[in-house]
Amino acid sequence: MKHLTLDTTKHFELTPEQISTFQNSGYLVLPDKFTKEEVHQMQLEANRLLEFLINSSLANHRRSGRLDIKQLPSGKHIIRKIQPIVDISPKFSALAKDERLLTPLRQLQGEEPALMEEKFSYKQPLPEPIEGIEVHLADDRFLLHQDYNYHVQHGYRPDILTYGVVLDDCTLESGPLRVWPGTHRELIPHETVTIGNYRSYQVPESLINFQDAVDITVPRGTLLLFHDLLVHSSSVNRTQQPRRILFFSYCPTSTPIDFDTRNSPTRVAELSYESRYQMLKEQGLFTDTFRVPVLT
Ligand SMILES: O=C(O)CCC(=O)C(=O)O
Repeated sequence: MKHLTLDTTKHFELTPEQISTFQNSGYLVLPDKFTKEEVHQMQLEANRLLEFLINSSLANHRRSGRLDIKQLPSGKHIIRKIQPIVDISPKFSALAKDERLLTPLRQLQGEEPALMEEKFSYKQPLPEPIEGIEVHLADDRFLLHQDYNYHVQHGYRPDILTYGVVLDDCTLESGPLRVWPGTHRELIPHETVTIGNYRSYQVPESLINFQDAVDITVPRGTLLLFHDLLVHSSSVNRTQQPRRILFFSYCPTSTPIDFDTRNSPTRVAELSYESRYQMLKEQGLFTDTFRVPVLT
């Protein structure tokens, strides 16, 4: 088995022009930051995590609190997101400490960054519905929002920066990240909306100029960097392939709350179910049935 070995010596510094672009636009696109082999190893780890969470859910007859899976109006299932991640993936935990990510953060935040959230958008359609766990009726889009709208509820400051590590080519058809440059200067009050059978928040469409939107269509291996207040969204993935972006968010270490405040309750709650799943497997009382389909 190959391991995700990251060359952490590949750190780079943002140029003064990149810093100025970030300050004006609230985001940066940093191409070619990961090699083909590194991206391939990350895709394999993404598959392993998905198999772990779906099989663990089936073993416990309960959807893992980390797993965001939706049923489309067509009846098909799609993996929207998993969150949090680093406590079940030493490989992605190592990636979160890669100097390619940390050096630019030190330049922008002026101090040592601390990981405060990780989430992994999959937008991965499944060939067969998963039977035996609760799946909400909705789709894989992400509504118009600012991440800080969620973070402020836990007491974080708005000086959080997020990376997106792009693991699949993002095309207009696959639901790329869509951003509104320059919207990172203030928090916009979000409204409550109901999608299928769950509630969420969004920036009211009347407060945004749709002509200003930029679709970030980029190849795998690209690194995105954006401000916690940047308004963004993504539409549904209309392809049959996943559109995976792994997000890591960092606050400065001077942030006066526990960095993991938002995600630690999920990590703690899931641990006992994940241990039970491993135990059932070891005792021969459960056999994995879900395998990630081989991509064409
Ligand atoms: O992956 C995407 O398209 C957007 C993800 C996102 O905005 C989020 O998880 O808050």
